[in-house]
Amino acid sequence: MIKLKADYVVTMNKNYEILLNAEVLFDKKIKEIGYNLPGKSIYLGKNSVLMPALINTHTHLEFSANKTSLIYGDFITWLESVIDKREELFLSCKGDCYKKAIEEMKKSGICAFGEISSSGNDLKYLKHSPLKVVYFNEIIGTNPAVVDAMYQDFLNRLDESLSLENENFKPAVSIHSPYSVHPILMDKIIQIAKEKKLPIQAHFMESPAERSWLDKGEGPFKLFFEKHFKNAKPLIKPLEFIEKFKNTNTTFIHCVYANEKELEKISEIDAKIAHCPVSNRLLNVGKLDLEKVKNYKIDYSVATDGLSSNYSLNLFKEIRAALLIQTDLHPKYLAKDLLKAVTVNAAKELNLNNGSIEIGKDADLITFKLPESVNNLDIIPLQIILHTNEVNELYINGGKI
Ligand code: MCF
Ligand code: FE
Repeated sequence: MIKLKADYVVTMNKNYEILLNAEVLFDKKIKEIGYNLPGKSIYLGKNSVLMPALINTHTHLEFSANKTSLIYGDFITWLESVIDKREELFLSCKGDCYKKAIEEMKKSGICAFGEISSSGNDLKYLKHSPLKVVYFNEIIGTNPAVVDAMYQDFLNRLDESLSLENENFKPAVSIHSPYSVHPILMDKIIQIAKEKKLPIQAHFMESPAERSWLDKGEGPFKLFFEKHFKNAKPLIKPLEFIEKFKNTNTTFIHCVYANEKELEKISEIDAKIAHCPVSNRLLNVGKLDLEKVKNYKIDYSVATDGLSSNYSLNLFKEIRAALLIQTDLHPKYLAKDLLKAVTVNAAKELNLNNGSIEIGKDADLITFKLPESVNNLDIIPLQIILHTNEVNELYINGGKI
């Protein structure tokens, strides 16, 4: 049993309690939170913070070799560069490349991440990851001629990940997007997710190109599809797409161009949204309207996306970017929501038993120090986001990593 004492214990519980000079007692799970608990406590020092470890809901570590290969600034140009460089990037990301990516996440206090895997190449590097992994087997494919082969390949990858399932490695599924997957494939995969109770992720309404393609079959995507697939018709309407995920645990990634009806539908089926502000900025697609997301009472997480559309996997940097980009929201209240986004909300999306300091939760915790004391408790989340890049300690299932 370990007992930590910190100046600020940020619980992330339902009442957003921040306790001063409190103690947390844990082994693999959190046992007790309070004052004068039994046993010898380790005091974390002046201005110390103890809070739940962060959760990065959406990454693409397969692309971690990318530094300058992919072209930023326009979505379709970026997509073309992905198609061009994908194999090369995958081949050059081996053990050290995955290790570095995980190391960066670990230093920024991440205990768990959602990985989108399109190839299965990442499995052998991630199955023994020191961080918890929710492994989303991705399906892509619209061309009826290859749909069966794509499905078979998906099933093989899914089976392998299912055989590796344990307390720190959880299989899941991802339908790449409404423009890149055949509806028949969508139905098959959603059915599997329902049967096996797997979380789902899907990229949705990321770019203006996706909007005009799905609404009218027009825009830059028309040229893109004619060039690559010779078929130039969208296969599903956005609302129909969302509707398919009813009665699942689904997170829609991006949603920058989701309209009111779609947000309403997302809310109605109790799906979630993952906000990736740096990725959206680099692909020059604008920003998610978080105020609307809040008005529709949709829970959101914040994630880095992959190094395919980011320069870093540091989640403190990502929520700081969100804080600075989301200028319509008051920084003090936005900061509170952003900490929720990378802890409690993220845990729900990934079906994890962590993300808050409450009895019975997994002891996935981080410790770090603020530069000075903070008198107003209400401003602590903002100060944390402004002043934290790396953590001092990361505990996963009660063990120091
Ligand atoms: O989230 C970003 C941008 N939107 C869509 N896809 C990806 C992102 N980062 C990597 N991807 C992957 C995606 O999973 O790129 C491929 C897919 O495997 C694009 S489709 C050739
Ligand atoms: Fe992504």
